[in-house]
Amino acid sequence: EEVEQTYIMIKPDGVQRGLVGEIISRFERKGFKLTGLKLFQCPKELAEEHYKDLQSKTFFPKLIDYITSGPVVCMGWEGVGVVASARKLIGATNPLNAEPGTIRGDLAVQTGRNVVHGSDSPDNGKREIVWSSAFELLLDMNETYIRI
Ligand code: YYY
Ligand code: MG
Repeated sequence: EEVEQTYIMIKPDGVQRGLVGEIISRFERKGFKLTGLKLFQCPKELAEEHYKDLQSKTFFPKLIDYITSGPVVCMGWEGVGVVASARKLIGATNPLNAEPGTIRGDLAVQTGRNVVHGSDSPDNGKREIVWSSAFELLLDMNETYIRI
């Protein structure tokens, strides 16, 4: 088991519904370490970069409209096995299939309004932390912030 970094993003519906504290609490209570956090209005180009693997999907334009529709909370979380563990805490993509006790299982109904994103691999964790920080903050491997 390795120490990993994952990118967790509270989507615009999560922010608008006042679920920021609730979602952050779940990762804190689990025992992971918060390494970065900001409220951010995601520009279209960065949303498209974030979801580039889904470019060919029919829902892609709606997904980009949704992610850019209001502020998101961008976070870096660190810990042993955090990438897979965070995905378990978040639950299935379709909230109707997400187990009770997971974030989506407890707090969401629609796939297109599923309140939170979590990286699906350690490599994507690193990539997504970099894009989300690109305009303001760079998280370096010594866990300090450098303003750029
Ligand atoms: O990683 P995760 O968020 O659980 O699902 P992905 O398959 O990566 O899809 C990203 C995002 O796209 C999903 O959270 C909602 C949206 N989406 C959708 O609107 N409709 C689908 N049929 C599948 C995904
Ligand atoms: Mg995904």
